[in-house]
Amino acid sequence: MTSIKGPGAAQTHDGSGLRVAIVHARWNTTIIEQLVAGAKKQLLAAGVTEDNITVQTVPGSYELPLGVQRIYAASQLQANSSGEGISATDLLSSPTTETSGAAVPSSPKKPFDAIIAIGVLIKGATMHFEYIADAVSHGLMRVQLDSGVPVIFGLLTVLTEEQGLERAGLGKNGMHNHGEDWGSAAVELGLKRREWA
Ligand code: DLZ
Repeated sequence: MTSIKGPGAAQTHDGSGLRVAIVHARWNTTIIEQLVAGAKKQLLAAGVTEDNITVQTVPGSYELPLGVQRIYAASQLQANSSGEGISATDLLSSPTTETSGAAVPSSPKKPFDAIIAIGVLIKGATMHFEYIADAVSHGLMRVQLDSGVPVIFGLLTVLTEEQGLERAGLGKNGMHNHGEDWGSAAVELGLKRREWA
């Protein structure tokens, strides 16, 4: 039997005018890298250009809400200034070994249309998982509603490593890479947000 789970039939959206950020945690890197690649693949497939995709990292999932909030604020500042004053990189400094993404470029650009927050929380022996999952979920929703920018919830909360690998398309059971769904959701919401403005 085919599953009824998922967002329904694939939709086509033209993301060519959109600017999207991916903010991801570095914990559980193997799974994270695959999820980020999946999200990016879908953004590019929808027409978002490489230079309109910014990838930024934070240490763990707990840092995602602040990372998303600050990268969005920085992009607004950039758009409102003519490249002078506080730069986005001042507001959100990145580690020396940044991933594929450059830090926010210094040239003035419009604010992000959508931001994808990606993290992988794997349950351990203590209550850590519950506290972080709850805080991050609420934090990301708060940033989204307070700022009005779509924040795509790319936080996997899994009980085992295997469950995480499966959802990144790396498992034995052939589950698809959920990062791809998040890339598509970012494009759809980025466009709809403009419609709803
Ligand atoms: C501390 C911690 C633990 C135990 N597990 C995870 C995890 O599975 N996934 C994740 O993204 N981050 C984890 N962290 C780190 C916290 O999110 C956070 O970075 C630290 O507590 C510092 O604030």
